Amino acid sequence: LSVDDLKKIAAYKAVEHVKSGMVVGLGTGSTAKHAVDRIAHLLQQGKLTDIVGIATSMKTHDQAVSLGIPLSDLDTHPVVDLAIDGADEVDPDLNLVKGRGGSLLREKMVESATTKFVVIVDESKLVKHIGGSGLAMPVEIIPFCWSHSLKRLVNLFADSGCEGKLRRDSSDGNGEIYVTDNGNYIIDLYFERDIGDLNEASDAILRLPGIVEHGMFIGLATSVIVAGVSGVTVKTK
Ligand code: DER
Repeated sequence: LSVDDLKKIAAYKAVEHVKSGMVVGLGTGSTAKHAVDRIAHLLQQGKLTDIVGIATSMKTHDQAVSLGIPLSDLDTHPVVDLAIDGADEVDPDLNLVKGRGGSLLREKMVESATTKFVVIVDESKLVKHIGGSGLAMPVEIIPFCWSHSLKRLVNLFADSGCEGKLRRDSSDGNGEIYVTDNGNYIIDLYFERDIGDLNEASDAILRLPGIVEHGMFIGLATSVIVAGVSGVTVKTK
C-alpha cells in the first residue's frame, strides 16, 4: 500500500459520515482531495443528495466546481454539519498542525464553525507533541513588515530553539514570496524542543499585531481517522 493509498482509505472512511442534506466543510491537501472526489462520486451515483460544500481554499473550490459539488459559504451557512480535512501533525490529544498547504486560515474558519470535524491522515502524521516532527508550523501574517513579524515570532519561542522562514513558492528559497488565498504571507516556524502549553503559545502568537492566524488547531478535531499499513484506526477524544 502506498502512502496515497492510505490517504484514500482514510478519506473514504471519513466520507461514510456524510449524509444527504448536510453542509460539508471540504478540506485542502492531498488527503482531503480524495474525500472531495469521493463525495462527488456518491453525488453523481445518486447515493448522496442535497449536499452543500464549504471549500477551505480556492484550490478545493476549483476541484469541487469541476466535479459538480454545489458550493456555498459561511455567510450563508454559519454552522457546518461535518468538515473533513487532512493534517500535518496529530498529537495524542488530537491537537493538530495544519497549513503546510497554505490554507490554514480558511480551514480554521470552517473547522471552527463545524459541529463535527473528522481529520484524515496516514500514520506518518502522528507525533508525540505538536512541533515535534521538526517540520513547519505555519503562521499567516500580513505582508507589511513581514521580517519584523518573523523576528517577533521567533523570539517568542527562543527557549524551544525556534527558527523561522518566509515561505516562498520554491523550496530553494529563491522563489517568489508565497501569497495565500487571502493575500497574506506565511512564516514557517521550526522547533527543536517542545513548545509547552499550546494555548499559551497560541495566545502569545495571536497577541502580536500583524499576525493573522497560526496552524495549531487546538481542541477542534472531533475524531481522527488514521490509515496505517496494519489497518485503519479511529481516535476520538
Ligand atoms: O495545509 C493543510 O492544512 C493540509 O490540510 C495539510 O495539513 C494536509 O495535507 P496533506 O493531506 O497533503 O498531507
